[in-house]
Amino acid sequence: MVNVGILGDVSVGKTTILRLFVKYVEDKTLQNKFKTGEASIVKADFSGEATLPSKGDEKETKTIHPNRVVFRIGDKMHTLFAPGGDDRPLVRMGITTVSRIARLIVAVFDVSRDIDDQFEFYSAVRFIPRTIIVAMNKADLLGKEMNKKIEEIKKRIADYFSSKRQIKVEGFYVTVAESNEEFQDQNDACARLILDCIDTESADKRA
Ligand SMILES: Nc1nc2c(ncn2[C@@H]2O[C@H](COP(=O)(O)OP(=O)(O)OP(=O)(O)O)[C@@H](O)[C@H]2O)c(=O)[nH]1
Ligand SMILES: [Mg+2]
Repeated sequence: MVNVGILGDVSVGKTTILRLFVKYVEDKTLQNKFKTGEASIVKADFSGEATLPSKGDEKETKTIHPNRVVFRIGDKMHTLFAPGGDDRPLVRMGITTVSRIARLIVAVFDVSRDIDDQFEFYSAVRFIPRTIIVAMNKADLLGKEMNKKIEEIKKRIADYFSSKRQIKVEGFYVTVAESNEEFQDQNDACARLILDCIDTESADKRA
């Protein structure tokens, strides 16, 4: 059983990554493309999603209580938690809880927004496990020179975690969490990063 926490600043796409993963399992993309063998969703709980009165261009739903997805691959069960990224106290409670129970953390960034602003989120998370992986999400919004921008962002993120938190990023993934035919590889990366998290954990246990 592996607990994976998907963390990141508000609206970076944590819930969308989780929903895409559920879709991949349900429509068997995971089983067919990634050759995982039998896989199924045991429980998908998105009841912590709330529609808030929107202020201008703000999006309309926010995660208040952590989303939770329990899935099974073969005879192993795993749980994914995605708390909200807002700084209201109730949401922060979810972040604290998830950061404590997760063995592995996926740190999600919105590459279309200022990256430095998004580091603020982590300064309020006291406990971060030793293994983290990074999803550079919304890559579809980068436009021209995507690869060059990605390389710059990657460096900034690696520097932040190593200098401020003494944490090594084990892997970087360029993701698009909204289903998009033009960005199939980046859609697939959302599922691949979750599978890699689970593999990392199994490898740790063998070591
Ligand atoms: N273009 C684009 N939009 C995305 C992508 N991922 C998420 N979004 C959009 O970004 C908005 C926020 O997505 P959420 O998944 O709710 O973000 P979140 O990180 O869970 O937000 P909180 O839990 O409230 O912190 C939604 O409107 C999504 O449709 C992406 O890869 N590309
Ligand atoms: Mg969310």
